Amino acid sequence: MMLNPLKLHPSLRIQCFQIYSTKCFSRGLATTSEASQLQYASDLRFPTSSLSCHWDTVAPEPSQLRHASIFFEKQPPAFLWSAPKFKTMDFGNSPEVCFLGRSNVGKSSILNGLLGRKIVHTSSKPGRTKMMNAFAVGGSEDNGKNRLVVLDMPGYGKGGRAEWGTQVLKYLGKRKQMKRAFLLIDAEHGIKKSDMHLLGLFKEQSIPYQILLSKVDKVLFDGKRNPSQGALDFRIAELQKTMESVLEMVQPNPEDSTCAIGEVISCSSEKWIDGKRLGVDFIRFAMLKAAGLEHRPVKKMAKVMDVIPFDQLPEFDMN
Ligand SMILES: Nc1nc2c(ncn2[C@@H]2O[C@H](COP(=O)(O)OP(=O)(O)OP(=O)(O)O)[C@@H](O)[C@H]2O)c(=O)[nH]1
Ligand SMILES: [Mg+2]
Repeated sequence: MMLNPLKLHPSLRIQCFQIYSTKCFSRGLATTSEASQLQYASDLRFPTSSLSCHWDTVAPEPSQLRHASIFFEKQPPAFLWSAPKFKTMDFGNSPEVCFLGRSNVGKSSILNGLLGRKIVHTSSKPGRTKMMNAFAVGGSEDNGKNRLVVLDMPGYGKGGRAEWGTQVLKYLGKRKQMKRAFLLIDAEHGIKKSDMHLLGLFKEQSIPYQILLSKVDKVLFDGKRNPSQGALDFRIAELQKTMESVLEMVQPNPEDSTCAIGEVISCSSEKWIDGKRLGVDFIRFAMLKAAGLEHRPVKKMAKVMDVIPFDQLPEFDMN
């Protein structure tokens, strides 16, 4: 399920984290992303293209991010259905991805950011989302092609209910169209015990999933005020450490095959950088990739040179 081209020792894997530079390394593979320093509010240098890390995947190219953005924005998203139980869900043929996490971690808010409009209910009170809610992106026709269905799930932990968990787990275990679960972890608090239960279940049932670090604005900024460059650099380094600990938790041994997608994306539904909510296009790309709907740039092949048969090679005087 997961590409694991090169196995590195954990200590080397940690060195592969590059959330700040123009080069992003996955295990043994180096990929360049567009220049990632943006002048943010006066002289503040802020990494735009990559507050994410990739250890088993390749960072998307700018053209892929553009395509993802257009896919999500070209048609308004459509609310499909709400279901309290797995058996009352109204399924179609389109590929699906779902958003999971502790209550109040920011699932519904980031979905509004991804879908480009306030279509999902949010609240500062944990336990706001009480049913499994489905939305369509990329078109309303359920022809199985060019349409992605996104599910906002109820949260677990404070304000959550056991029966919600039962139904969500049924969905995860039984639904064939489910291509990837996006598990949100609060960037400020990291992985909690209740998240560990879910991580164990993903592994046990081979459910493909990916971690998103939510509310990174709380880690990087002081509310509405901008930090000094030094403070921002320090906070980015702290965020990097959180990403490292996530990697160690989801895949402590690189030799282990796991259903975790080898990347972590940071996001915020509150902070806008360069006209976009932080991390949104990266998540959109990951959602499309999970469903096989991403843009795959055509790689230009090197020109085929005339091949000279061996017996026609000019003879060299080797003396
Ligand atoms: N600072 C900050 N606050 C956020 C962010 N995302 C969400 N919030 C706030 O966090 C609270 C919870 O957000 P929701 O999106 O409703 O969280 P949820 O995970 O859907 O919660 P449940 O539906 O209860 O499981 C709200 O008060 C949001 O305004 C973010 O990126 N940054
Ligand atoms: Mg919610």
